[in-house]
Amino acid sequence: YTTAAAALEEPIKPPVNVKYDKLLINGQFVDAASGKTFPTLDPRTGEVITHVPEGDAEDINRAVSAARKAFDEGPWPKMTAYERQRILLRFADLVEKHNDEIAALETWDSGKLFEQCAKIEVPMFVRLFRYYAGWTDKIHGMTIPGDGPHHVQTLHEPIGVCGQIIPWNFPLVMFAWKVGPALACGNTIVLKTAEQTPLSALLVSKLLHEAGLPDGVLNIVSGFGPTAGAALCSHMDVDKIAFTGSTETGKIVLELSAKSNLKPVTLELGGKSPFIVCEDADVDKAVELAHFALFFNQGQCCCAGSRTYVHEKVYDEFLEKAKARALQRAVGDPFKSGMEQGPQIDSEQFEKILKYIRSGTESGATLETGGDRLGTKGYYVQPTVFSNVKDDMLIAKDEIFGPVQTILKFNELNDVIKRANNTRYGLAAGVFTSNLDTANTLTRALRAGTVWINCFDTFDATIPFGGYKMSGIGREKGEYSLKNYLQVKAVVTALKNPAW
Ligand code: TXE
Repeated sequence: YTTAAAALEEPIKPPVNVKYDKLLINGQFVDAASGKTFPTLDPRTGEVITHVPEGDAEDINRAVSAARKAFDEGPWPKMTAYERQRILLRFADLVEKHNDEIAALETWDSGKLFEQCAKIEVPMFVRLFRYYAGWTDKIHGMTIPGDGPHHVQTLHEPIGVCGQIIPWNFPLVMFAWKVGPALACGNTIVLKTAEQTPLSALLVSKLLHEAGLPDGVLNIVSGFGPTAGAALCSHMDVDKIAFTGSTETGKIVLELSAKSNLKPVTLELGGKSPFIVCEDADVDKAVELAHFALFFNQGQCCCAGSRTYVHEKVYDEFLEKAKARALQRAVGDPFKSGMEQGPQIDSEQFEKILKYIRSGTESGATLETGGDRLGTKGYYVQPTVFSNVKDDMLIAKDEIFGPVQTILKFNELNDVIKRANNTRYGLAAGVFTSNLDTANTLTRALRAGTVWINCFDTFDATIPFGGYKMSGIGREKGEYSLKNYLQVKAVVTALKNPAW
């Protein structure tokens, strides 16, 4: 890691102010009913950025009432699809115009690299909203040949009030994955932001109202999971829940939803994705891609390539180069240009990562580089590489969610298939090979919602994303995402003159 720890002691002043730090209910920025607030922190220092309202069940009730009224009385679900499309397109233009301001706020609140936010995530957000704007007037039902003298058709209707709960690792992108399809289909929303990153959603929601979104269609509640989040899942007047977060919390979300009104739930949960480097690999390229697959976004990606399986023929060369690459990684203030890694999100995640690193050493893996915090302020972790990792070690089984690469050796394709699939997760997999048969075999054999061949983390708006097994239920993005937000109504009309 190329940054000296001392360089982290003087954080750069964020080039942005916090303009909105309340709940957004029925188009108004308001305090929590209880008057309580909680701080949101700068991960570079642990210092307070601002305080936001601590929404709880009472605020969820207020937000759901507003969303219900906006759904039942309109105008949103009753507007023409073209009008809804124009609002979403205007919104995308406004976000594009405020690109750097939004990116800077996101960096300040989450510790993500400013360059990554400004050049990848905000543009991706814009692209997602343009993509979903395109869908509004292309949501078609069917006509169906029935058995009797009937005209049979289906109407695809919005599902109603959608509860959405998002995490802190991609606050804006997760907002777009959830709000985009829900609005395109004509739903109304109550969205709970993650307690670590409440700010960017408020700024973009203000722009969405400027673009013409009617009051009450999108409501934002900041607050904690067991209070605000649980109240949303248990609410009898919420028609659907979409959640992204840990597998453990996903189970609670599903249970609360079932126990209340049996609302349908989509879940995007944790992962422990294999990244398989085959014997024919160009080692330099494989090292770079495997490095990116794990270390991108401080390792805080649900689909991170966090089990790096390397064929024994190239293992030694790969290991040496992977270690050298991690040592070169530029860690530092995320506002500083040229950085590759900023701080982890908060003290809890920081401690969790350091604990897994200790467990790796204790269980007999070889610590090749890293292994400790960087600096004395904030939540920076040294890029860490373990070799000699065995499948049954905790660092090879659990989601670490940090900059810790675990490298495992394999010698045979069938063996690596079995080992790659031997996990409770099934979110993604990466394969690095130039052999078409190997690529085809692995693509079909791996039990994961996404298989990236000779690439990783390709996240176009059009490509569906979701998990097998305990990585989730349902798909987001692409055409597949729409069905989460639509009801199908079959309409059967008796024909007076069956001959026609
Ligand atoms: O997750 P939680 P946390 C994984 C990652 C990380 C671990 C814990 O391994 O280390 O989860 O992170 C809300 N009812 N991922 O604690 O608890 C919470 O307020 C309803 C993977 O942050 O799942 C937040 O808005 N909601 C992941 C959201 O759930 C509840 C991204 C996520 O928090 C709730 C983040 C409850 N009882 C973490 N409890 C991914 N799939 O990308 C919490 N929440």
